[in-house]
Amino acid sequence: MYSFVLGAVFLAAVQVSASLIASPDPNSYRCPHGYQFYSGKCYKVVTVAKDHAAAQAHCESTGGTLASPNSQEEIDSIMDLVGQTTAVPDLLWLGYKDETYEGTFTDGSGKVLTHPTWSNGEPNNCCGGEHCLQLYRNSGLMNDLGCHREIGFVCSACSQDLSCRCPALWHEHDGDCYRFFGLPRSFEDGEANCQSYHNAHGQPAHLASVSCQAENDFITNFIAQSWPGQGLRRTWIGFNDIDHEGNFEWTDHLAEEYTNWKSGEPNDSNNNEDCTEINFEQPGIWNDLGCQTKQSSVCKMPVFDPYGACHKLADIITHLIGQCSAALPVQ
Ligand SMILES: [Ca+2]
Ligand SMILES: [Ca+2]
Ligand SMILES: [Ca+2]
Ligand SMILES: [Ca+2]
Repeated sequence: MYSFVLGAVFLAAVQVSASLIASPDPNSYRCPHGYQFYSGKCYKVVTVAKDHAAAQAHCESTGGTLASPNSQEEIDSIMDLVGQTTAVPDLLWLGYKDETYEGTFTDGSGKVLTHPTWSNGEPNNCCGGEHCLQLYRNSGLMNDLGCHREIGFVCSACSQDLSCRCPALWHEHDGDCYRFFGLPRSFEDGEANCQSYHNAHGQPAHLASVSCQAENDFITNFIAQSWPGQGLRRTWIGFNDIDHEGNFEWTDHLAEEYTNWKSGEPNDSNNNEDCTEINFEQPGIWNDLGCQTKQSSVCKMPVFDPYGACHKLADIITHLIGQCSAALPVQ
């Protein structure tokens, strides 16, 4: 009986919440302004010609990023929307570039293009170098093109429902969103940069915490993938003993016990090493070093989970009115 009541409360809470989220115009609640909801994502076809960097900046300023489709299905969605838009230029930017590692196309979140639809003979890195990925309006096929060219483009954004769990350019993995920043920063600046981002609940990012070996492996691979071909990238994570020497804590207050120190570390060398890097001499291995050192950083935030709020709502209702199924609207 009790579990039935709990189940009813939960279902009712989900329904109440769903009806709060729902709206007659799907675009108005799911997508940033100017984007169209299509096949689980938000897209915007921009017909004003810009170079690749300006196109990416435009997408980011409107709450998205250059679209980075990685399946025929996603290409088909974009082609459908292109077909519904007037005056679309023949050439359209997508988000992928291969400027860091020739021939490997990645988007701003580190996602690698694994299902390209290359036009015949492409990518040919023609004419002294072509490092940005362009879609043909008519065929849906891809070409590498010089990034300075001014052409149309396609932005995409997460929708503000279940499919929107990480902000644009953040990579979802196992309940968290991650982003790698290659710009060298001190530990403090790296943490401040992370905290300048937040999820749709308003929860800020922090330098990544690491709860277990699987997450350590993921972060190691994620860094390598974000900078393909650049060798081992020493990168800040959030572990530090700034407040109490020898007592390491995570900036996001994770309470797990997992560590992956190199043998002999942390050694607090010169009594001046209070911050932790990953990828010290070997992939995934940790070392403490001076917090002023400037290097890459990896940030992490919890995913946006609208049904998490429903779980909390169900808990609160259950707590407040006990056996409450009769008091809730039945739909
Ligand atoms: Ca190239
Ligand atoms: Ca080409
Ligand atoms: Ca220390
Ligand atoms: Ca050390």
